Amino acid sequence: MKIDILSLFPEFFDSFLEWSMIGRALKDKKVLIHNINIRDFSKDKHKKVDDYPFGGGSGMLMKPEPVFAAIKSVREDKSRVIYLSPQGRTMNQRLVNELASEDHLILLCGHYEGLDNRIIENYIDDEISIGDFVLTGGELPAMVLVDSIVRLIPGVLRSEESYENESHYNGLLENPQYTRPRVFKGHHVPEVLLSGDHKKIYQWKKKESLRTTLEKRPDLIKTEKLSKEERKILSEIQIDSDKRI
Ligand code: 4FM
Repeated sequence: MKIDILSLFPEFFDSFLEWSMIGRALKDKKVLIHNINIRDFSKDKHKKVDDYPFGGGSGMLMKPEPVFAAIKSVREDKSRVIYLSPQGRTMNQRLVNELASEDHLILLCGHYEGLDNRIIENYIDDEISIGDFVLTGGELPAMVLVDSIVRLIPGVLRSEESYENESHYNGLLENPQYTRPRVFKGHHVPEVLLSGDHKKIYQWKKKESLRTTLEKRPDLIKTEKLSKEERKILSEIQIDSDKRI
């Protein structure tokens, strides 16, 4: 996998790219990441990259020429060009999984009040948002995207850090977890986890995963996507909570 990041602030990524997991993946050549400064593609004698919007309005826009030239300098047939912006479709684990199987991503970080719309219409494959809030630039969102993708590349996570049980892998949240001590300030670890009964433990984890999702993120539960077993457990949870009222 190759990732080119186009930004007006390429230095922003320095410590992130050195940082443990991403740094290790880069060193092991599991992923190739290049930082490209859009300003280097300005033909202007003052290296200007922004301008006033036609029709008026507040703030400045990123000019199309340097952005186009920066994209052109890295674009190949198989590239997927992504613009990070609050107007994009919201990122989730499903999208991350999909992007992780691409050969080449080009991430364009927006700034000022936005980008000349002709770039978005004609040279961008996907407009992606990391959430419904506004940042000062697309650099942090690009890092969020890179981090979530790179950890899925085979060999980047240590073998014991599997993602089969983690939150969002199967569309549900992970069950609560506990480590030593067995009693912490009078609070006990659930007895079943100490029982050594693997079948009971499996069933407990399944039930608590569904319960956690129902309590914290009910919007994630799509009944039609649950297995027969999961639907049965879900109805047990609902009976349990009726009993408590
Ligand atoms: C803000 C880019 C305004 C362009 C930004 C404009 C963002 C987000 C974000 C900064 N990017 N998800 N949320 N970018 O706020 O991806 Cl016009």
